[in-house]
Amino acid sequence: KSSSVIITGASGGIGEQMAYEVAKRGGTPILLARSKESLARISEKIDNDFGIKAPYLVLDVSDRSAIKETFASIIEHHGPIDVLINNAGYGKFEYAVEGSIENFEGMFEVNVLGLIACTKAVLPHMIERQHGHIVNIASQAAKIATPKSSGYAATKHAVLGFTNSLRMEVEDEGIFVTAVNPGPIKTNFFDVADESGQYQKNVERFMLDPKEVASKTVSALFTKKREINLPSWMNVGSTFYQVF
Ligand code: NJP
Repeated sequence: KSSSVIITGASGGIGEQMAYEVAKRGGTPILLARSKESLARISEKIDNDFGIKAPYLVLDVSDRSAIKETFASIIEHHGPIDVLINNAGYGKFEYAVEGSIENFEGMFEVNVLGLIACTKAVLPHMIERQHGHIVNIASQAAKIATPKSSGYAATKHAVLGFTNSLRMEVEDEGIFVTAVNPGPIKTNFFDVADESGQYQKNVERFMLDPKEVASKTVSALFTKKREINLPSWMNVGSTFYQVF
């Protein structure tokens, strides 16, 4: 059976590109996000380009009960699951003094608690099979704080802390746990994160191609080596563990 890879935030950006990369290697991506139309378009493209039927389900990762139901249904109908890529996330870059507490809350709901809830929804299944890989898309903001990113950087530091602790908890269960910490990537992320466009302007020349980030991340998943060091631009201080 081909490898089944759940991807949250698969309706655009690096999530979409990772879905193509999984299918390109013969795996079955299972696509989750809020935008059904985008998911349908991407699933159709995967079928046309790679002949792979990629299931898609609408999921808002800030809805805990929906996560439980959706993951249970995925495991039942499309399992077993080999990989979960926790990619859904967003930022809102603003000064701490100006940002509303609701904006902080929103980022924590999606980037941290949503990621934890998705992980918990798949972990018992992976532990039972003594096989699996959880990949958390964190950020260079998990390591490097900059002004106007207090909320976003706090969420990504939290993701890294969760990832590093979980890795120790499940390493004897045949489960790999990886954080990927890329720098700025050319996606729609900045439409929300940086409405003024100022940050984007400053980092324009460093911006990564989403296809390259996706291809590096997914190719590491499908490599037969146990540990891989990703290029420094997407691996600030973490090791990519892989399972295949
Ligand atoms: O962003 P974008 P990226 N429930 O906006 C989904 C991190 N990162 O690809 O729900 C479920 O193109 C949204 O789908 P939809 C970043 O923090 C980025 O750049 O349909 N899904 C879409 O598919 C994030 O964790 C940069 O609106 C939700 C996807 O998330 C990851 O990379 C740098 C959702 C976002 O696609 C992907 O971001 C870095 C929800 N509540 C880390 N809310 C960067 N771009 O510079 C959003 O270090 N989504």
